[in-house]
Amino acid sequence: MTGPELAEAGRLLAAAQRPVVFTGAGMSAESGVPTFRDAQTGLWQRYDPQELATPAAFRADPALVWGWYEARRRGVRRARPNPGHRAVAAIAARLSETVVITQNVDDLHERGGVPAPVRLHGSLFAPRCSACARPAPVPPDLPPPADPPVPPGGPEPHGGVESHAPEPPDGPLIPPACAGCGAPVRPGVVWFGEALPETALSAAVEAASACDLLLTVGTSALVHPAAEIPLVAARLGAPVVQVNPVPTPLDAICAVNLRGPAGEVLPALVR
Ligand code: BJW
Ligand code: ZN
Repeated sequence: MTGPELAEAGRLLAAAQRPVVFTGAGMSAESGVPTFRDAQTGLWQRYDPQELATPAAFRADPALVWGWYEARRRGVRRARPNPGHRAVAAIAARLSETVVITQNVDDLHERGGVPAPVRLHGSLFAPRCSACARPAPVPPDLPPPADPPVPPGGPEPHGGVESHAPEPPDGPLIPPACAGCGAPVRPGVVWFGEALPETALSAAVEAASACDLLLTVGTSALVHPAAEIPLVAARLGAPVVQVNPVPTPLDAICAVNLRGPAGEVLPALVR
């Protein structure tokens, strides 16, 4: 990322009246929540999405899938919003017309100060019945692991890179039964082959169609239909600014590509 690129992105943001912020897993990477496709650390490097993130996988082995998602939910519980989440909240606080659209299933935008992001891929905190869709309670957390000793000089400053990856043995865990019909409760996320929640997708398309700047942060833009949201904005003439350490298929449509981590670039952008 160069000074002129940051300055140009800052000008576009300052001129925007109806910005959209579109986020993916890279947004939470510096909070220690693993992405899906990063080399080395991405979840899909270690786990097969066909065995864990499809309706067929849940039907075949509900305990395997439920246990994996519960481990991820525990990891997210221990993670904290990073300076990037706070910078997104600062943009939204400055302009009430801002719409934050996320593909993430963690709750770090909310805890970082954006009360109601548009959630395209659901949430780890919204389990529901796999048969009748009745919402189910979020299971109580297991006792947290013992805290590491506080280093001399006090605890780490808030928001650094921390590791909260689900630690095996995350193990199979039998899902609770629906209080209404007794069928297994499933994670409230969107798996491959499933439709995105209609209200969220419509809200995202509408916001992208009406926006005068779209800031895309930390997504590989490989998963559809979510990846089309920045394209909608660009097609209708809104500048698209991208924050990502590496190139993505969106590079070509972006007015500015800011290569760097969200937790560093976004605070510099909103300064
Ligand atoms: C940083 C960083 C830092 C790192 N700072 N950046 C068109 C073409 C081809 C295929 C399809 C198509 N349309 C549909 C499909 C099929 C499929 C699909 O897209 N497949 C492709 C992968 C090939 N899509 C679907 O199946 C969707 N459903 C659907 O289309 O239904 C049709 C239908 C209609 C009507 C009735 C019935 C059906 C559903 C997709 C659901 C995706 N679900 C997941 C899992 C959610 C649950 C869970 O968490 O387990 O969602 S998959 C996973 O990918 C997750 C994410 O939200 C999603 C996107 O990933 P994201 O956020 O981009 O993460 P990464 O890891 O890919 O990228 C991270 C980026 O961050 C990288 O670029 C890094 O460089 C960067 N980064 N550190 C800034 N510090
Ligand atoms: Zn039910």
